[in-house]
Amino acid sequence: MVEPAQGYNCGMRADRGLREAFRIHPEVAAALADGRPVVALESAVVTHGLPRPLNLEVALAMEAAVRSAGAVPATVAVVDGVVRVGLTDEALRRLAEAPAARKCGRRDLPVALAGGATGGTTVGATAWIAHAAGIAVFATGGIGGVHRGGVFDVSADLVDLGRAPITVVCSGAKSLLDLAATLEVLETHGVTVVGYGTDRFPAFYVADGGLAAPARADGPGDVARVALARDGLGLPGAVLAAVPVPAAQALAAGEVEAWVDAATHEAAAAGVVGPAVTPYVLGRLAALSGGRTLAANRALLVNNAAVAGEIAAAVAGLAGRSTGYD
Ligand code: PSU
Ligand code: MN
Repeated sequence: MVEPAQGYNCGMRADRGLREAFRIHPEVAAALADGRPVVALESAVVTHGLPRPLNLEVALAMEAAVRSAGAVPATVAVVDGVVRVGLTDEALRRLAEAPAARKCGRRDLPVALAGGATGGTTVGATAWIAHAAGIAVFATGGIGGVHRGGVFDVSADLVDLGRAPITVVCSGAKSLLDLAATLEVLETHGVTVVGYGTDRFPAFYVADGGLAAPARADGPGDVARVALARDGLGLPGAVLAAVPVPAAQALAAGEVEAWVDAATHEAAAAGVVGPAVTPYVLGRLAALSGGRTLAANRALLVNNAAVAGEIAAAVAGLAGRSTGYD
């Protein structure tokens, strides 16, 4: 890993301060400079969302899926107190095996950087970093949201997505959340939500979360046109493309509901609160389902990475044409 060349413009929106604060992988920097497609990937799913060694295997599979779609992957993480945009395989392995990696939301970044910490970045933190670096598309599994059960716990992802004009490819919100409330808060913050090839809002392991998607997009070109229209208006929020989990690994709503009920009650009984809730419940769901939630999680993450690569290619194509010189 070398640092970007002095004076290198790592993206049209990245200012001088951020160029100094981030370390952008040279392959990512070169792609951004050429206007070639790049897809950012989050890393809290690596440090906190999946068990070892599946976490590293899935992270590498997501990067490979982005490449197969013709884009350059840029996994975002905090490594030894530095925000990295694009990791070497070795850095990714160290992150996946780090004994005390932090879960870094946007609010955690200053403390992590000041303390020289290593951690995975959440959806909200990754969206902000990726946009600041000049990256247009980002893939994840499920965004955070409004938690159930009367406890006041609303993921910062929802607020952050209202402030990052990027395209986020996900499979809706995690099944352990209150989906209706999550969609409401996304609306409050001006996040543009489209079902990808579906009229329904997906619920992570479940293809149909039981609610209508606010809008629909069919294919990468559709999403790219929505994102460009957003940019043309200068709107500050994300476009969220919600892609259903691949059918072969999709789980039925009823069975997931029973596991989620059990897992959230166990979390409450164990006194788990705050940022620890999501990782705890995901771990319990894996155990209660005999690993079936992990298979679904893997399938949707890799599929979303591939879709994000296709959308990034479509965005790069449209952005190229909009100069009027072709
Ligand atoms: N999606 C997954 N697994 C995860 C997460 C998302 O498939 O582990 C992580 C993301 O990084 C997301 C975070 O931003 O969980 C949300 O955490 P919280 O609910 O504490 O905001
Ligand atoms: Mn929370």
